[in-house]
Amino acid sequence: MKPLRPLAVLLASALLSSGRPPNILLIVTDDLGFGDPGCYGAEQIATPRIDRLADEGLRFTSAYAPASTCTPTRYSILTGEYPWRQKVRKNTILDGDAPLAFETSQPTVAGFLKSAGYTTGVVGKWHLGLGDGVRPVDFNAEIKPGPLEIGFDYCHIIPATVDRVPSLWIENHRVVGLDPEDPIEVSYQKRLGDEPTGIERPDLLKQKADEQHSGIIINGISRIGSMTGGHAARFKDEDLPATVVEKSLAFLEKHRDAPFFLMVGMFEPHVPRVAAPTFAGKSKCGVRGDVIQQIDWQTGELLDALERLGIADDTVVFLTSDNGPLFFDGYFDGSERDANGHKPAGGLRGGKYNVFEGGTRVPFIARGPGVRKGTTDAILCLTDIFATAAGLAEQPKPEAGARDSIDQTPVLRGEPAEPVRGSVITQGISGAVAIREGDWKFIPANGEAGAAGMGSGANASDKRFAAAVITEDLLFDLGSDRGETKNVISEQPGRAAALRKALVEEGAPVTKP
Ligand code: NG6
Ligand code: CA
Repeated sequence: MKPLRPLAVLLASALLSSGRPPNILLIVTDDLGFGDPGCYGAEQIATPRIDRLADEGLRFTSAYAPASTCTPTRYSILTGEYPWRQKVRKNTILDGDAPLAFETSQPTVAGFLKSAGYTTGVVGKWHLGLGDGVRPVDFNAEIKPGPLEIGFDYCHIIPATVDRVPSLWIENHRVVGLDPEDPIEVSYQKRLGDEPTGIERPDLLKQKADEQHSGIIINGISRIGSMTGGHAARFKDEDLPATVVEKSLAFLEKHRDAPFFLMVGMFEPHVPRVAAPTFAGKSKCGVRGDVIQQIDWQTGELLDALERLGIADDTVVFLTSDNGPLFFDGYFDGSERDANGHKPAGGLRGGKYNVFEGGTRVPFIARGPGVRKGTTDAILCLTDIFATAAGLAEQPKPEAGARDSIDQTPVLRGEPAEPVRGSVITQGISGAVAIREGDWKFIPANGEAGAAGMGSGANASDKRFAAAVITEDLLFDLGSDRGETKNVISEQPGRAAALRKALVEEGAPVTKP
């Protein structure tokens, strides 16, 4: 990696143009669909703060998560590379005891900005593994490598998903509220301790769950996996949004005077959907809508804090989602029954886990110094956050790494005559990939290729996995058929062949010729 310009030079050059290199606040929600915020068409869910953010900034209509699940997308956000380039554990949804998904030597946007003089932090959902993988992670000791070893100065995180053990927070290298008298143990293989599971005591549950999500009961919710100990450290689902806000605000206050990068991983509307009392029953479409309104509240708290601290004009805010939506993901929470006409994917085909537009096309809003107001249909991939952050900091992106990252600042600032990104490659849980180039979308038949080595998110009996398997080559014209209803491959075989070639040349896992 080329040495970065020293901070003094960076500050001087940025001062000339814009006063100071902008802070970057990156909000990544979990499973928020293309049609979920009001500014993307939702009528049953009130998201006034997100809508205002869009009014004050730039709303993308063709932004893509590179994968339709969490871990691979988050890996890509941080590294600027497509998930299938990962050497090990490609495309895996990680469990709560999985090792760190990165080599600590790998360039990440956090480490990059840190070398450029930024203070870097991550609050909320992590889901990128912890520990070296040589020994199982010990939650009673120093937990590393983790965020602090790949470029963050501070972290306050939940290891995986809220539906997976361990149900606790980690700050920097330690479990918050750890009690040495009540040691923590975690397993996804065997039952630990004697606390009841969802199968044994359904009467204790706030929501019933499928078998996979019927492990240990914590706070009336059965989880994937088993754990013992750490009783004082266990979170209550209802408290999660307040903790996200509290820890994010503390970071903002502490670092208001110098450039910072803060990534906030909000937990909603991923399962289990348990609204905090202030939000329960407030939307017009059940608990899924309620927890999306919680996202709006958290966003508003962060934006208000920027105003209060006098740094709103110095901070570029990005708000997006790690993958598309779905109603049922393990808990019988009534989301589909209560939908009341709401369409989480905004009428796009498919959703989380698959490679159709609903799985990967996500809301993306940018606001801040130099960001124009309006709407753009420019293609953006979340891998671009790395190079765009470099662009905002007026630093060249590193020569090694961030290979799939394109600086989108020309799109943020104006309307470039030529697209800065011509195409994007996306991937579903089955390993199936797709490419969109201009308005054309090609999905090669992939079958179950790529499924090998995947985590508990995929097994052949899982209906969601089956739905993500692509059995025939598909070509859609998104310009006239945004819902991917009409396969035009027989009319345009040459175009499909060219797109297949583009996938192969990039090294994407296209296995069936
Ligand atoms: C899957 C879980 C699902 C969810 C997902 C991760 C099963 C059958 N399903 O493995 O409930 O937790 O992983 O979602 O276990 S993600 O948005 O973090 O990728
Ligand atoms: Ca997700």
